[in-house]
Amino acid sequence: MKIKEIKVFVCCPGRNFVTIKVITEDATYGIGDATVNGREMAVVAYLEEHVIPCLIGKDAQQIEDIWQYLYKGAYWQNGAISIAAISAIDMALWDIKGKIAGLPVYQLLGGKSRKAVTVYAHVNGETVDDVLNNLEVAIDQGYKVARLQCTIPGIAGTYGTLGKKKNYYELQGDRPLPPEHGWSTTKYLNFITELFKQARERFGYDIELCHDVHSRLTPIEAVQLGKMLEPYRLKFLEDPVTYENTDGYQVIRNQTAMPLALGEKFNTIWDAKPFIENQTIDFVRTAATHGGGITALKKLADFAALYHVRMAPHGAPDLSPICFMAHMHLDLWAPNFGVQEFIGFGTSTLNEVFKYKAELKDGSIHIEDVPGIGVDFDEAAAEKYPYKRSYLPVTRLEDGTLWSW
Ligand code: GCO
Ligand code: MG
Repeated sequence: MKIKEIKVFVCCPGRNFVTIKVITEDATYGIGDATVNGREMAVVAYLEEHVIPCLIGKDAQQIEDIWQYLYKGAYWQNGAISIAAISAIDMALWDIKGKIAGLPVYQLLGGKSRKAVTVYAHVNGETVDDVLNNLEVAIDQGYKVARLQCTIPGIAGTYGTLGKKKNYYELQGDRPLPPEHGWSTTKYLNFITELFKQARERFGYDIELCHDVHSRLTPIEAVQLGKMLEPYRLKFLEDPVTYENTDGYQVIRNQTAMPLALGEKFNTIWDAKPFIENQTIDFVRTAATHGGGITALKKLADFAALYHVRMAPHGAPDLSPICFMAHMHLDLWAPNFGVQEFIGFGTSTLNEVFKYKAELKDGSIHIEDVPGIGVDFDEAAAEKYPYKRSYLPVTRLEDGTLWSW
């Protein structure tokens, strides 16, 4: 079944998404997510100039060979931009294969290992009370796992907690240049334990809790934080430290029993390998869009399983519903699935462009059995929401030093 055409779309139904559609000679099509937040147009150029011309006429059924062709064949194997392009093609080809077979993708992977996908809710606020009131709402809605983030007193623009409260998170369309956020590790470490202490006092230990540090600590500071939070038994502490220096995680691991999650920025299994085989993390957070698609995540899951590392795929709003649904299939299948990040089903604008059927019940997501990945992309609706240049924030310490974000 030959590939006849591959279309690329960039739209902004609330935030920017890069979507591809692979169409075969018999008019079967598959869709994929190629969004790299804040660098969208680089992926578009990479796809249009360097990927798509090579794929016309190739057999859409040869997913593995196409993956290897785009990865090894490019010579410049990895990097966020090229991997997002490969990931999107890969998702689209799995979508096509599912449609040809008349099966949902999880069946092609090996079938379901569980009834539904447990998700963690984003629970945020500008004060401890604010966060805890929101946690109460999440618990009432049936969530079993929640990620708590709170504005740090005295720091302007703490990640994930500010902005118009209804859209607290990465509001797009009004950021034509990167906004600057502040950071103070002292203020953070002086404050953050209180959030989890009060959460446990008010809600007990049945609700599982996570926290994202967004790579802002050094390893030894992460040890301090891990020890301070140990009594509150988190499911995981995410990204305490940037991942470039793998030895940093050994420092953390050796000194605290805090479970660790890492990997939303991993592009390949090779990025994950040292953390997994040294058993310095407990959850790997790689996304289908940023880690090589379904083909690569299946390999990653199997490799991680050997070391008791579980899958907890990235589920931020900059991953489109196509990536979200690709994760649903992987999460249903993976024997070592842990938990899925979930930010809700999105706005009516988003759902006008991306159509899929999934339902949240008792803190887990159930999907409908339809062939392929189970998402459709409305080209006409997408045209109503053109791309808007938009950046992620940058972070500076109080003295102006640029810091990890
Ligand atoms: C998360 C992530 C996101 C990222 C964002 C970058 O855990 O959900 O850290 O908030 O910052 O996806 O584009
Ligand atoms: Mg994160």
